[in-house]
Amino acid sequence: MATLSDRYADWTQKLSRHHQTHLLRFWTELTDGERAQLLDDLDQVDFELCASLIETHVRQRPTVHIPEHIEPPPSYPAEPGPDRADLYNRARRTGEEALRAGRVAAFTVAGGQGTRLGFDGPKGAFSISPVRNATLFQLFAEGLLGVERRYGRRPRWYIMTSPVNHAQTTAFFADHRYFGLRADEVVFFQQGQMPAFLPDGRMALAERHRLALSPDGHGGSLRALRERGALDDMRAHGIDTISYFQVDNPLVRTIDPLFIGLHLLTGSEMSSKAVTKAFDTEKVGNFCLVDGRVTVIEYSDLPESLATARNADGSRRFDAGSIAIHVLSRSFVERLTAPGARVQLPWHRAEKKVPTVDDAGRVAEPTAPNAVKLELFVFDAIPLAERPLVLFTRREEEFSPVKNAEGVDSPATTRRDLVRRAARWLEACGVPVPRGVDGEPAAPLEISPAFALDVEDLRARLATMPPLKVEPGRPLLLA
Ligand code: UD2
Repeated sequence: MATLSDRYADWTQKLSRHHQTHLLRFWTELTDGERAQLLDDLDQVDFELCASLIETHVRQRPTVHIPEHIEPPPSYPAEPGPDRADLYNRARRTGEEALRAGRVAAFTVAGGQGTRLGFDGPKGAFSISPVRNATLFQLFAEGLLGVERRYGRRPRWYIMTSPVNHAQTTAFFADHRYFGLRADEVVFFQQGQMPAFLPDGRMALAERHRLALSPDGHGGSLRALRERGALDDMRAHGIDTISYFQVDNPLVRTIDPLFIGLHLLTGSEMSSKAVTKAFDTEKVGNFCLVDGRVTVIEYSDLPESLATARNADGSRRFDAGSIAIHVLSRSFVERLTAPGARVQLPWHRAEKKVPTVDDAGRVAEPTAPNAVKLELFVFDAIPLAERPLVLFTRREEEFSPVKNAEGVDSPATTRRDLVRRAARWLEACGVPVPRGVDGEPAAPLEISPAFALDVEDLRARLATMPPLKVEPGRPLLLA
């Protein structure tokens, strides 16, 4: 093993080549432990890659090329018309068979920092359910237990963390006995990191002995799946289909047989769920067809003329919002990440507030964005996929993320939407739900995904129980 002074000598040369010698400016004041830590941080950085990104993305804003011809993409509706009823039935059966055969795994990206929510811990450890206050992670685990109850096979679960929250996340699962799953069925792996840059192209120091590193975006999940051995693990377990979702949306169907089946039957390499946008400029990615390829254009990049465009019948022309629920074929991720594959997702630039040390070694908390962060987005893989598919789903059934502490997409709106969905399911099964003058259910209601995965499932479960009565103000839990 190289000694500290050998490593230091190597790094002095390398950093000098890359005009980043300022990173070692506190060296003489550091303890040996701190020195090792700093060099470990440097080891994580791909300096060749950063050198070109500094030119193209840091010193200047990359020009976002918006092509001239953008069309709405082909898509599958949430409810099939008569022309597609047979396809949807076959797809559901195909998906169920894949589940029974153990070919499908769940994959949660949970490496983000969750800064907007202001919660001190991994976001998945945030308590959200309306009656039990169960955490996001618990609800996802119960979704997998529900799949096992219904299809006889428990899917493996891959969870991508980042150095920011890995230890806390794994400890949280251990403390909660993996929420009824077996420890060896839950595979945690860490995503890569990128340094934050000062506008002049220098990398920022978070402390005298720490680089300001942050997760490289959910698009980093593809490379991390390969490099951290998750693809090998999937292959070894006969898994060829990956059900991808974000950690912030407790309404998600962790694994949806219809979606999986459509993906498999159509030979899609990467499939996506969409919801009808709530309003023209909603902050979700927009599914578009660009030069014949399905592409997601972020809300901030979609020209206003397109965001507000209307069809002849007055409906919104670009109406498919991305909710970050995908199915990926394992072979697709293998193809994109194969050594020498030469596929690089585009880097996205964001100006952020990053605490950095000043020349005196003091950490300064900026009051305005002072640094550039670069991230990869997983949906940028869609145009690289063969036969990508977009399936609409109903927002009220499947999408209500927790993002902000208050207001839109906050714990209050997510809980409200969980209660509303439980009420709709109960009513669809013939159970009356008392409602207040505002029309909202008059009691907190919670249906664990382990108890029922959808209305049909709930109907079958309720048929085996004494009749249920929902009383105003009295919490109801089905778990
Ligand atoms: C994302 C989408 C948006 C829409 C919305 C739905 C982008 C840029 N936008 O918005 O189009 O689909 O979600 O809710 O993605 N994560 C990691 N590692 C990282 C960064 C993020 O695992 O380095 C995870 C994070 O833990 C979370 C998810 O990715 O589960 C979304 O991250 P976000 O909160 O940054 O995405 P957001 O709300 O900007």
